[in-house]
Amino acid sequence: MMLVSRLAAGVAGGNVRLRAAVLAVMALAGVHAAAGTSAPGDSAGAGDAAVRVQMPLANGWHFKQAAGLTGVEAPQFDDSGWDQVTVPHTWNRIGNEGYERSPESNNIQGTGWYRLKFRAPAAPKGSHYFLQFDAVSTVANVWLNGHFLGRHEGAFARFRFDATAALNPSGDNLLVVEADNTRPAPGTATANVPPLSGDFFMFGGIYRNASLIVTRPVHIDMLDFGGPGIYERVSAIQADAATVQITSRVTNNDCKPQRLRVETAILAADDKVVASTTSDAGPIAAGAVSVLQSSLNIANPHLWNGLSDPYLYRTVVTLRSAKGAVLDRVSQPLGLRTIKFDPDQGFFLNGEHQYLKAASMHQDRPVKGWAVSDADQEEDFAILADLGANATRLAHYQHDQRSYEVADAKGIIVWAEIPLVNKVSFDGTPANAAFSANARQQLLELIQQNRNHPSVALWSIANEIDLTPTQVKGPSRPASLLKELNALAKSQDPDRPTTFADCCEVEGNTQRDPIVGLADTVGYNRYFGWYTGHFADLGPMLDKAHARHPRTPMSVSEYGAGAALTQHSDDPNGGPINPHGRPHPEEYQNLYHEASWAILKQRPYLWGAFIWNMFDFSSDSRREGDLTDVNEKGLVSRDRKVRKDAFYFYRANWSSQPTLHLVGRRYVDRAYGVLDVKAYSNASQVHLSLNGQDVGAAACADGICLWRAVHLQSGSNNLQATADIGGAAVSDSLQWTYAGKPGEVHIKAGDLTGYVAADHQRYGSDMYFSGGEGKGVNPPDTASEKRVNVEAADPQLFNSYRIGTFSYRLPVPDGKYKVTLRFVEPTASAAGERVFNVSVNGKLLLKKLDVFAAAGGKLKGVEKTVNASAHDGALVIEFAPEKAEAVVSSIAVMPSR
Ligand code: GCB
Repeated sequence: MMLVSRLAAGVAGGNVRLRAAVLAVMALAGVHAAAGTSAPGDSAGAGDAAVRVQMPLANGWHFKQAAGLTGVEAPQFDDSGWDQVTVPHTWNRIGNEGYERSPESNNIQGTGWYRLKFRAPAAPKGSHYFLQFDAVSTVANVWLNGHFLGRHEGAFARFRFDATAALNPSGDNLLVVEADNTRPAPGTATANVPPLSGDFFMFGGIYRNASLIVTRPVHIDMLDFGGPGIYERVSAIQADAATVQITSRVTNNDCKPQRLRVETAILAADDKVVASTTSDAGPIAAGAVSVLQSSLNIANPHLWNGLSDPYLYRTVVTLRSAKGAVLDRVSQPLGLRTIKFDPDQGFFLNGEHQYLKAASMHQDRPVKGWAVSDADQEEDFAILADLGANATRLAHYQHDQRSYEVADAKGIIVWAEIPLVNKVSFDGTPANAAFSANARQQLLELIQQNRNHPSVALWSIANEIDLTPTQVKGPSRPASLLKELNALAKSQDPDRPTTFADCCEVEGNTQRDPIVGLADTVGYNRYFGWYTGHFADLGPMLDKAHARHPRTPMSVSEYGAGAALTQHSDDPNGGPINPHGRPHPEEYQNLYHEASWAILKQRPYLWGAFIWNMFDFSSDSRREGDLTDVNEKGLVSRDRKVRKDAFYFYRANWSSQPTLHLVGRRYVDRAYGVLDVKAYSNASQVHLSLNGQDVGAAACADGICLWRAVHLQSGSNNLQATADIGGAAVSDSLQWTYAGKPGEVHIKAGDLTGYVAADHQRYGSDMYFSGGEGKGVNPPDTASEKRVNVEAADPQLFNSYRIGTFSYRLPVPDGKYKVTLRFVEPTASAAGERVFNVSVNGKLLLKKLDVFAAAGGKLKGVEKTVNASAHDGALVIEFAPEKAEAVVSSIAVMPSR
């Protein structure tokens, strides 16, 4: 059915110009599985109760996780033995337990059934009923009173079904939902639903709110991809006026054509109407959706200006009957701002340059999984704001409405994205029709549900969509789908730039589609010094990419390193990190971020840098650091309780809040008695005292303040840092213990976290070295069947080493010492291939050492003890190669008696 009608234009309010017209009137396809948003943001606040009622469906659900059940949707099905649960709910439990997965864990992906008996609220005859789900993972089938209402595919968007025909307004109703989060594989229910894979656990269930919404038959559209039905477009902003176009979709579910009055108003933050317009609409045919547009001018506009002034107006659209009765009302946030992304100069908000200093966020928490509350989301943004970030990437999918609302209210710029992650097909070929259709649907849902949020600055259409060929060396053909999605985003919302996060751009590889340039902007996910290369590789890589794509505004959309709260390093430069395994000392994350931010902040062409990640998050492919099922690259622990040291590095650099944080507070029991003390602070200098004694002031550069070679006492040590920051006195303190004795030093060379030997002697991680490189006899990520063992009484004392031309400067009191050095030949296959000298304080003590020959072969431990004297408070041990490079595996220094 097609109907064209005109709206009479009218003006209400002196400064308001109205242009209202029916742009299109479309036939309403009855019940369909369009997605939706949750209603608080859509509703109108005071006085609306009579027009649109939202009843939460939170309590009283019966739940069973089971495959192969039949007849569950039938009202007579017996669910009396099922669990009683409340919604939001997930059956999965993952990443909560610690080093090993515990029996409480549930990572089973499959089918979960939910059944709920409810009564609808009293409502006038002829009311319309919608079931709203703020998200169900991953595929949902929904029945009401035995009638199938529809299926929704996609784990992250709001969706609604028209329940009017199936609902019993005056008696009991039975709602049944089948949720299926089966791990995608060819032939499964999720095979054509992005994401096909990803480094995050897909929790199953009705994990966001569910509700019943009752409207009048004539209402603002509920079935527009879950969107609010009214959409704003700020078409002009000048100092004295801004123009806002408002599109309202009005549905007539009455059996007769309807004439209406449509009132569109913009309210300031104090609820005063600053612009409004009223127009007559209709007749709108029975069963039709009419799309109306109005244009309103706001005098002296107050801009939404990010963190400094996140000023929000509200748009309120009210439908009235021809006689004046209110039929429906929807309210949406409105922010007036301009954004611009420039390939050479970065990001501009309202014409002012801002470097987007950001951290990405996933949505899970311990125990609750994805079933988080509004308060949880508010807490996440409070922590992000405390970091000093002005932006976030809500990765890797649409988040709950509350998150976008909080971003609006706090002035945080948002990168919003769909879960098109890693691949578009199982074999790397172009996406099939069903997969593409679902990706389009998820993009439309993301846009329709979130386009009124001024915080959202970008629509991201993919993440690392060319990753899989890197791992399995197959083709990668995402380009056609990316082009399609990019065009869809542009047509749906011409004002917002698009983007995606690239992992693996490789020039000249014909197996993979080149993709950078297929969206307006790009982000690079890069992990130099973690998965590949060295920290310093980041800068040249970015400069080359910028030169290669001079017209594409670019950001670093991910960079980060894991940090376990219970694993520590005396010097994180000491050995190789194992990115996919254990340990992940917290101090390495500090070093990674110090080095990376120094590179990123010097590149003004970047529009932003997005730390991966704000919080640790669940990923059941991970056994890393001190956890199982958790990606621990967060700056904050998954329970949000512990802010890691690196959090304060950024706070010192990004926030204007006085920040002073002594680094290493979780590494309490120290292996060495003489060490550098570090603080992160935005003070220009910080004073340190140790056990009440003044250590002196350190100047702080780039947020880092350092005291070299501080001597701990045996037993407990109290460190106290104080500073004056802009007139505010700030302080921080921590307690360390040191069980060693002056003059005793035990070092495990090439190792990041140290070792307690078979004889109970503790060895610290590699420290006090200069030159050389730390290595393991088994490089990180060596497959278990390929691991080699060292032959020795205590093999661990030999399984790592420092190699090259290097020296150690051990801080010990002057006097005589026994120095035990342990060696292993890691690679040479014959005597004579590696020969080096070892001298202590200038005295050659081991001449022409050939470890292979001394040990009797490769991978066999050998130990040498020499007598030496310390002068000027140090033993300097030098390793000088004669042939190939020198090596040492561990060093033990004891005063001679
Ligand atoms: C990435 C992915 C993200 C992962 C991250 C990591 O590039 O986009 O989903 O979690 O790397 O930690 O490896």
